[in-house]
Amino acid sequence: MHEVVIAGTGIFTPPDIITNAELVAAYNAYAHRQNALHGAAIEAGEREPLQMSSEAFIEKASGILQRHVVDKVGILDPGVMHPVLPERPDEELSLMAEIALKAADEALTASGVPVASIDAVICAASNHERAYPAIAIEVQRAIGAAGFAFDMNVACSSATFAIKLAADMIANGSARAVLIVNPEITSGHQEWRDRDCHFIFGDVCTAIVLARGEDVAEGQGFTVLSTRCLTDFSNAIRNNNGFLRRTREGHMADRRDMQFMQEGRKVFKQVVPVVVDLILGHLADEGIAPGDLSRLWLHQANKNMNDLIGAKVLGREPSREEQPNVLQDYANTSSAGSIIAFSKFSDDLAPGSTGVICSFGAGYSAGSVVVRKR
Ligand code: CO8
Repeated sequence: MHEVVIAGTGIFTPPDIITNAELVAAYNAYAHRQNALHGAAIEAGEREPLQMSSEAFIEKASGILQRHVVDKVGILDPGVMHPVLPERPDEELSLMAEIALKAADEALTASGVPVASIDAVICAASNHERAYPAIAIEVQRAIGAAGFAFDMNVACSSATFAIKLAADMIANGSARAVLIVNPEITSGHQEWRDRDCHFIFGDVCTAIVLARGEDVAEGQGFTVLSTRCLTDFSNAIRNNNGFLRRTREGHMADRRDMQFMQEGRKVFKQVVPVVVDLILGHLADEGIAPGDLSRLWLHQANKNMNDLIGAKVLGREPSREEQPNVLQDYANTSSAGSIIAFSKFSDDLAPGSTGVICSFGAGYSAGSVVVRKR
């Protein structure tokens, strides 16, 4: 078996930023318009008025202060309330591939791994721009890699599940190096017209290069000690949009369930114990005491959730350095969140330090990757 190393990572951050203040102003303008439009029905008690959103609620409930998006103009227009992106001809690079290449460039440079050694490209994200051909194959061609490529989707756990696949392939010799990209254009399937969730998501792309230990410079990167994945079916986070939509009467209409839906409080309560058990069980099987962990790079959905998971795993409140959050700047970027945290907050660790990258989300799904600084 080969040693598997995370040799480099990259992040592409879209330049557009939406602050909570801008988001709330746009949503409230939309809600006022809707309430005026349906004034008679509301007056007659046939329809509930839309409630206003608030910055104070968003910050307290989630810890999110702003998010990056690929297009803020459409999202903030109360008459539109979604990103507006020009359609591209088939000959042009798709948007997901375009942002994937930007993150991939950074990860490949950081890794020092030549493209000639990349035997597989995985595009792991919570939604894909089209059904086929795979975005990963487009990226594979654009970087000039041989081998094979495929798309996969395990919602917020897409990146950790992809690391598991890549690590297994490299360990058993079926690939020398693997490029993973996580282009998360969550703004395209976020429901910006629902105050319960309009603040949750942001766009980004992360990339990860994994390679054999012997092909990575000594002292560079993190050895993947072990990976663990878990799934347990739940309807509490759901998006019903799919290829059978047009086959069903009335399903092409503007329907709320064709965007992101969740029972947030239920998710919070049910997922926290699952994640704590996953991490503690994984560490126990590896013979690692939680107290020996130098860092937890958790999925970035909610600050309160992360505080609770960190405290239960470590048996005490983690410091900000031990458990870095990026959600205040990026919001929930689905599968990319824990990878942004890992990418930005891992260089300072001393050789031999151990940490856990952990994701969790729709499915339910959760993934845990135990790594050690080389
Ligand atoms: N402004 C003001 N008030 C609000 C707002 C708002 N924007 N939103 C809700 N409220 C109100 C509610 O109506 C409620 O009022 P009342 O008490 O009168 O009923 C009150 O505030 C409390 O609401 P909640 O109970 O919903 O508030 P919570 O404290 O539970 O916080 C959270 C809501 C932040 C959503 C929280 O429950 C949470 O973070 N839960 C975990 C969610 C999570 O981690 N989900 C994972 C989803 S990500 C994933 O799996 C990837 C999916 C694929 C990507 C999709 C991309 C689009």
